[in-house]
Amino acid sequence: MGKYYSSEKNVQMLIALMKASNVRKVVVSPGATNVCFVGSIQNDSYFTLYSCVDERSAAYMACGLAAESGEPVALSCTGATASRNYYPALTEAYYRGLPVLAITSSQHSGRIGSYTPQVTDRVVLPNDVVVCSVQAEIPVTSEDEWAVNVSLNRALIALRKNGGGPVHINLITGYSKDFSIKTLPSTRVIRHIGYHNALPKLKKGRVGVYVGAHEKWNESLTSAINSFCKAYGAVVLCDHASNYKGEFKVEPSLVCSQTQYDSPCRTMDVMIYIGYVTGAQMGMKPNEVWRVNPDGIIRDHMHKTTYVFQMEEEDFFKAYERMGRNTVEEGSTTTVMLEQLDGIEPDNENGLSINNDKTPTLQETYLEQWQRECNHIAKKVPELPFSNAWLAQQTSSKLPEGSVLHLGILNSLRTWNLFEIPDNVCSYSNTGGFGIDGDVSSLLGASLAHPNTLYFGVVGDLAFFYDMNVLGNRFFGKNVRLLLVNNGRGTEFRNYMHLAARFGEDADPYMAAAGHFGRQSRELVKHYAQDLGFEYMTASGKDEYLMNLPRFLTNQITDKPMLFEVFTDSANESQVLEILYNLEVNTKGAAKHAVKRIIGEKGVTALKSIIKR
Ligand SMILES: Cc1ncc(C[n+]2csc(CCOP(=O)(O)OP(=O)(O)O)c2C)c(N)n1
Ligand SMILES: [Mg+2]
Repeated sequence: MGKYYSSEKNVQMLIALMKASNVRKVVVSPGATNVCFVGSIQNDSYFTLYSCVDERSAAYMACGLAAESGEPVALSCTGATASRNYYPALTEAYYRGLPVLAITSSQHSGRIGSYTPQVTDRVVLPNDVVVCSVQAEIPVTSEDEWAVNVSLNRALIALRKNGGGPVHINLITGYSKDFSIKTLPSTRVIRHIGYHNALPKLKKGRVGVYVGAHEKWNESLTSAINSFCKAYGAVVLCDHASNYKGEFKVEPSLVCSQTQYDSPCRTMDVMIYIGYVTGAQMGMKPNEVWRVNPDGIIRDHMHKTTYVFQMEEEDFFKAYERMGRNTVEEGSTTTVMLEQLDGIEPDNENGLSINNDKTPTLQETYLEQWQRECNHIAKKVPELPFSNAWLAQQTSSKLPEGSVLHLGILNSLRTWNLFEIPDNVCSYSNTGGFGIDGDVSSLLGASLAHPNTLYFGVVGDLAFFYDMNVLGNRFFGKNVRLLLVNNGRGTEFRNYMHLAARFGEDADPYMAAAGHFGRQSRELVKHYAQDLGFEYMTASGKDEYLMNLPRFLTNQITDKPMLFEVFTDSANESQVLEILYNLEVNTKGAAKHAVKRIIGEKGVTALKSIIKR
């Protein structure tokens, strides 16, 4: 029998990450549940092991050793009551900021509460024993593996972050008897960078700053990011809720929504992610993601995070701009792009030769590439059938200067993101929780902050009726204008690309919740709104809409808030999206689309993992 690492993947990943994080001292207490872990480290010369039967004492030993050596010290114990005895010393470590890593081994979490011998619940801990506690299951799927990787990275970072402190990892075991693994897997290390750490070098290459939902920008942040973009040839990738208005802005929603066109611009070396949850799924393909946020927390929805910078955005961009000025020589933006283009074959596949507007040149910057793509595809948008998208097409660019736009979840946000809004209009959406329950209330709340600014909202009927009581709130001001797109259901679930769309009309009764709220009654909202003191307008077709639009968009604050109810048809809504998502085709995009249609998303994921192997 080999005496190498356990075949349990979570054990291997933990050991690899402990090594990457310089955690080498481990105080071990005896037991069966931690055999896979202990058996794996005791023959690895990187680790120094100490033994102590009494877990209470072991944990105090770790405190003393951590304080004296200045290094993190790990603990390992088995099931039963073993881990309970860590509490006194972990409490001590908590109030002294000592980096003690308590690794408590445990059986399958599903056995908790079933009288399975030796299984205790370690999911909830007292507030003041650790600064971070994670469960590390044995991964089965690649998503499990990603989740374990993120949890372990979070735990190891927490040992030193914000002054450091004790951390808990509950390591699940299946008692594998296989200790034959000679090499640890390469598991991603996520580094935490605070103000006191040296900044890693940002190599030359394609750099995109992706801005999730973001509060209004001040001038100094905009100028810091602009200087950064100049130094690195970077672009700022936005949707409406990003609110960046500078010269490096790219709004790629339309390009990235193309189902048969795989834009080569989406590939980049480093994506710097700032802001909060994005409502735009753009399918970017970064090699690495660097997250910058004062919270310093790993938020890894793209599965590519390699660094988390716990700092203000402005400090990050200023620091890197200074580094870039020193290391990126004059004209290097061109050099970077030349390197990029060198690797691209001159055919339709890469999307470079499909452009009729402007022939791509080798000097083209990343920003110019994006702009060419965006302009090219935007020009292909035809006059659309009457729908939410048509409303956006007719309205978004005409929003009055300095006004604010609130977009409902999900369909309205997604649709309006396909059309540009003026640079002096800020936009928000409830992408924190993606609820349809408070779109109108949030709009009202926002409008209270600046009574002399116009606040526009676009919401669907389900979102409207959910939150309709707020229209009666006596604080509702005349600076609010609501566009209600009433299609009689959650048309989201009737859109052709939605999972529910395969049910056709059968999606209506329960998934799309059709048939409620007066079934697109022409009177219901009208009376309600008028009785509450709103100016009410309505349209069921293009001419009617365009006739009312100037009034709805008047840049004067009128004597009443406005409600513009537009009745659209669910079939049109879907058809329009199909048009908008199929404006452009390239070989790679069409092939991917065809494969997806035949084998489905699941099949594509399975295929990718086979190809990777
Ligand atoms: C509180 C809450 N419940 C359920 C959902 C799921 N959901 C997402 S979009 C949507 C339909 C919204 O319909 P509507 O407001 O009419 O917009 P449409 O899709 O028709 O444009 C629902 C129910 C949610 N996001 N929030
Ligand atoms: Mg609706």
